Amino acid sequence: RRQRGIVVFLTGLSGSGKSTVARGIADHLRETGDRTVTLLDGDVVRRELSAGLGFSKEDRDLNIRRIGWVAAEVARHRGMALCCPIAPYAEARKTAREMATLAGAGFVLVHVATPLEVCEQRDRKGLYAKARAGLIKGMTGIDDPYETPRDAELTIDTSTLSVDEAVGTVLDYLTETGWV
Ligand code: GGZ
Repeated sequence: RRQRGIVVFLTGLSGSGKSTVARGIADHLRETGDRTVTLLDGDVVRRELSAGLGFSKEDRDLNIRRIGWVAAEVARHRGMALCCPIAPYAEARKTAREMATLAGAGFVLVHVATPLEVCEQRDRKGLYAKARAGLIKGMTGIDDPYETPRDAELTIDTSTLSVDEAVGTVLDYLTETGWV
């Protein structure tokens, strides 16, 4: 019998390394041909699936619900969906987990727990500086919440692990648990 589908859901602050790690996982699995992988990358999702949504709690919850639904459909058909939104609210993450479960798929929550100070130092888009200066409101970790997951299958920190090591940690977990 063919393997069940799986949703791998990376959550963490802006700049924590979610997208980079997700891309690393996808590249590896595409090379080895172990599984077909659908990467629901943050930027692409915000442009294509959630165009017009902002960063209020309502909009973030709707964004996560859409991602969770698409991921569950991919996994229903025995694919692997890799998602990497901030997903700051525990309840929305739980909904994504439930949608995957209802689709008969697995769900692996990976907390990319890179400390805020490190994310802020990286500040690739200058958003943290703007938030500190009061130029933008509702930046996650500054003046908007991030609810630390208590149900993560895996926690990684890209300030203590290289990208390759972080990717390897997730791939090892997926191998040990039989998902790849
Ligand atoms: C957090 C924001 C915000 C605010 C714009 N708060 O580093 P980035 O730029 O590329 O990743 C962040 C991205 C977050 O979108 P998500 O869809 O992942 O968020 S959520 O799961 O909460 O729906 C950041 C940028 O959008 N960005 N404004 N206020 N991140």
